[in-house]
Amino acid sequence: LVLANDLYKALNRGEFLLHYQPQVDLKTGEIVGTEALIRWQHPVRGLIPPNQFISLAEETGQIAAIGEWVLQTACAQNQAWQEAGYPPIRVAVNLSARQFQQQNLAQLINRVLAETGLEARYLEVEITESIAMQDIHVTIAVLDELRAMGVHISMDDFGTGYSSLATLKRFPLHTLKIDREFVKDLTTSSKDAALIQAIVTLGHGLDLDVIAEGVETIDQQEFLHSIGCDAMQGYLFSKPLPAAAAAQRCFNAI
Ligand code: G
Ligand code: G
Ligand code: MN
Ligand code: NA
Repeated sequence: LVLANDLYKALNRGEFLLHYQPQVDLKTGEIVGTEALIRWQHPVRGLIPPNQFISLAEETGQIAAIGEWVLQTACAQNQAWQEAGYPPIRVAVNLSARQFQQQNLAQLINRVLAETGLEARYLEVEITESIAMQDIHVTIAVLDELRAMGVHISMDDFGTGYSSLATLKRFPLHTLKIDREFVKDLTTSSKDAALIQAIVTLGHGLDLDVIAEGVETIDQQEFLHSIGCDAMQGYLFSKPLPAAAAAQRCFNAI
C-alpha cells in the first residue's frame, strides 16, 4: 500500500502537524483549553485527516512514535503559549488503545512534561469508551498513575461506546465529552435533548465536568447553557486551527 510506505517516512520528514480547537466555558465564556488534532501534510495528496491514517498507524504499530510526537508537540506548544504570557489553559491529546498497551505510558508522559516544562494540570488525555474497555485493569492502573501526577482525564465520544455505567464509575475521570452525534439534532429532537440532559446529570452526579462537542449553532449553545453543561467545543466558536491562528482565536493575540 502506497499510503503505508509514505506513513513510515512521514514522521522523520516532519509531515505531521497539529491543529487546535478551543474549548469554551459556557458560564463565563472563558477559554478553558484546546484539543490537539493531528493532520498529515502529504507531499502529493495534501492535508490528510486523522481518520484516514490513524487506524493504519495502529495496525503497523507506528502509533507509538506518532503518539509520542503528538504529546511532545502539544505540550511544547502549550508551554510556549504560557511563556508568551497568555493565560494558562489545558491542551487535550487523544490517546489510542495501542498507547495503553505500551505499559510505560505514564512514564512517557512524565518525561514529556519534564522535557517541555509543562505542568501536569495543563495536560489532558482523552480516551474513548472502546479504548477504556479493552483491558479495564490496565487502563485503570495507567489512569490512576496519570491522575496522581495531576494530568486531567476525559472520556471522549461519550454515549457512543459500549461501556456500562457500572464501569464508568471505576475510571478516574475529570470530564465527560458528549459526542457530537447527540448535539447535532439537539434543538429538533426531544430525544437527543433528553439524552444530553441525562448525560449532564449523570456527569455532575459523578462529580465530573461535562463538555459538549460539535456545537455549531447559538440555539445549541443556549440549550446546553440552560441545562448546566459546563463547556463547549465546535465550529460555532472555532474549527480546529493551526497553532498561530488558534492562539489568535483563544487569546485575541496578534
Ligand atoms: O480532527 P478530526 O475531527 O478529523 O479528528 C477525527 C478523529 O481523529 C477524532 O476521533 C480524533 O479523536 C482522532 N484524532 C485526532 N488526532 C489524534 C491523535 O493525535 N491521536 C489519535 N489517536 N487520534 C486522533
Ligand atoms: O473524536 P473526536 O472528538 O476526537 O473528534 C473531533 C472531531 O470533530 C475532529 O475531526 C473535528 O474536526 C470535528 N469537529 C469539531 N467540531 C465540530 C463541529 O462543530 N461540527 C462537526 N461536524 N465536526 C466537528
Ligand atoms: Mn477527541
Ligand atoms: Na469526540
